[in-house]
Amino acid sequence: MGNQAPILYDHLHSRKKTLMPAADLALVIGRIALAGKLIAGELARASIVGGLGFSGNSNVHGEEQKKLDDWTNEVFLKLFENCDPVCSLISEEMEIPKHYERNCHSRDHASYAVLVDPLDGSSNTDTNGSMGSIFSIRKRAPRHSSELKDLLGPGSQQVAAGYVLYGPATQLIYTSGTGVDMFTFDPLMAEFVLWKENLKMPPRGPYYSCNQGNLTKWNPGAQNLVRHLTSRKNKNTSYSMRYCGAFVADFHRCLIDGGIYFYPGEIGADGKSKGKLRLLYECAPLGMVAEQAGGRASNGKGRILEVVAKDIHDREPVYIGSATEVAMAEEFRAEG
Ligand code: AFP
Repeated sequence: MGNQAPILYDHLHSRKKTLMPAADLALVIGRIALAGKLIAGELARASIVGGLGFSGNSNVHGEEQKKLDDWTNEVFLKLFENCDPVCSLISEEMEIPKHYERNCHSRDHASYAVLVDPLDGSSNTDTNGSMGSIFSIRKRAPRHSSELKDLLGPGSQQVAAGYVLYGPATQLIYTSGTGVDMFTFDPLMAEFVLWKENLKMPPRGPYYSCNQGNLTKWNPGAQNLVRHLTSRKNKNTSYSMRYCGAFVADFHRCLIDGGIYFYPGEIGADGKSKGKLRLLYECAPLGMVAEQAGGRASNGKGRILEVVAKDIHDREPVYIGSATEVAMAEEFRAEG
């Protein structure tokens, strides 16, 4: 079998200087990896077991939920029931977080909260497009109550973050403050195997990803950014557009090939600009991965990892990817 790359479990246990103690990291990311395996298996067969389509329910954002939104959310709920020391689960699909009282050690040692988008890009379920599960891990404050104030702090307080990508291959990408590592699921071994360690995002890239159909809803700065990216004045303004409807997959392309994904704020009837993507379980976790890989993540005005949330389901405009393109986006945003 030749020299076998390490599997996730061994790699996690060997980690040093991470923001989470290696044993806790292995436990919690190990559970997320298990969720990833179960979800990948269900996505592969959903069409032949009636798993596609809408469930008839709506989530806290008023969005119609897919059956797989509910199913994947249940997977995370079940898997963290007996995962001491995780005492809180926050999910895009749940208005109220789940608190696992018995896993709560607010008096003696660390407890964690896991914040997830169980199935990012679920609009792709019925068209067999790429999707993902995005996760953020935060340490709960000592003596925290069931209130969530201690989880609304800036994304720089995350102790680990990442995602599982469901594409032709299933991959798990995470960071705990010491670089970004990537694993590929090997169906023969039923294990996530290390593929790339300490991954670096290219400082600039050839792609931009946005829902350009919303252009007229955006602030002038974002509109001018698109005009610049498509101006083809020279090789630095000759970008190709890629957009697959799943933030996690469009971000992954930036991580590997470079480029930028952005979802600007949309100007509402009240004249105010409002983002679509959720800060705590979409923007902040991918922001941590981007920065740990040498990229950047901004809300157009500054680091997304410095934004403090008012509510667990807050939304934020996001510009994320290679440092060159995100800096460019901020310049255009500063103009208006
Ligand atoms: P869902 O997870 O509800 O499909 O939302 C996907 C998402 O949050 C992000 O993954 C996509 O990039 C973006 O929204 C797609 O939004 P538009 O359909 O407005 O382009």
